[in-house]
Amino acid sequence: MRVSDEVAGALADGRPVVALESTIISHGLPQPRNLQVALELEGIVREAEAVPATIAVLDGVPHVGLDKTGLERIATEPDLRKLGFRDLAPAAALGLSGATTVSGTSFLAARAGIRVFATGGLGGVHRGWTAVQDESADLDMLSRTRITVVCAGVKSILDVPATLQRLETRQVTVVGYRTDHFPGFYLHSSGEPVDWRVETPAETAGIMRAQDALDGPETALIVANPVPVELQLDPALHDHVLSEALRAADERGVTGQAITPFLLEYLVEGTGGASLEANLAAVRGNTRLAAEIAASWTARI
Ligand code: PSU
Ligand code: MN
Repeated sequence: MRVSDEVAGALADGRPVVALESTIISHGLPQPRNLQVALELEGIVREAEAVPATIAVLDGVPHVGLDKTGLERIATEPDLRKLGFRDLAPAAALGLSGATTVSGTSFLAARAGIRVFATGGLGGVHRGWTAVQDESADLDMLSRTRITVVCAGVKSILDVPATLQRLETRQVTVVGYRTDHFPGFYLHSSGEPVDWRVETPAETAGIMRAQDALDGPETALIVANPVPVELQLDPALHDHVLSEALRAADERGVTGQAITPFLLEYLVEGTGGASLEANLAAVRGNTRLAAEIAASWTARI
């Protein structure tokens, strides 16, 4: 793995670092907006005086911290692979490039010594699980990786209650950031309750320290940070276009790794771009909060 000089320096000095995911750039957002967003997210981290570490695999080498050229490659290369943890070894052995999902990014970030990671929405249990057993590998990795992931919940294309059940079974701690409800990604709330609520980055960092002190299984901390109500997607439009998208995926037989990008794209088109704006608002907010949490975390004695 190659850790950039800037990221390695910050980690060595105990300065705050925020890991950023690349699949959201390559497969989750349309071009050319995706490159702007990748740069903007890094800018948000820097404004908060933390160091961004966008993570991806380039020519078989996992990179923690990309330069401008690396970000450009992730945003523009056609047919870039989508790499979960299990795909890292084949990509390395075959010298391929790819964007890392939450599972791939969490693994690489934790290995590099990065504790805080910002993304949009996690993967989870898909609707119709009883027929196809599609549960994102994100959940498995978060049940065995000591990382704090700031997200706007899980993608609303998923079965949200089932995903929360799985997280409970897998011992993954979930806290709502200034909310008693699990966010709905494009929506402020999914309607599902969360058991724990935090009000500040310092409280969040306190939970991270308590996790370490317990010395239990190496599980993640999910900080569920809702998109502000005024920036959310109109819930009625959301529900309507989502049910169309699910029907289209079913009719066209889209499955496996392709299903998430398919549904996200369908929503962008079906909402006239409104889902994209809500998605971006969520990711920006998560990135800002992750930088604040990273600062509280590194400020410890
Ligand atoms: N959330 C987004 N856009 C995305 C994803 C999540 O807003 O592109 C990606 C993340 O990389 C997540 C992955 O880890 O989708 C989950 O994919 P799957 O369901 O195939 O595990
Ligand atoms: Mn899947």
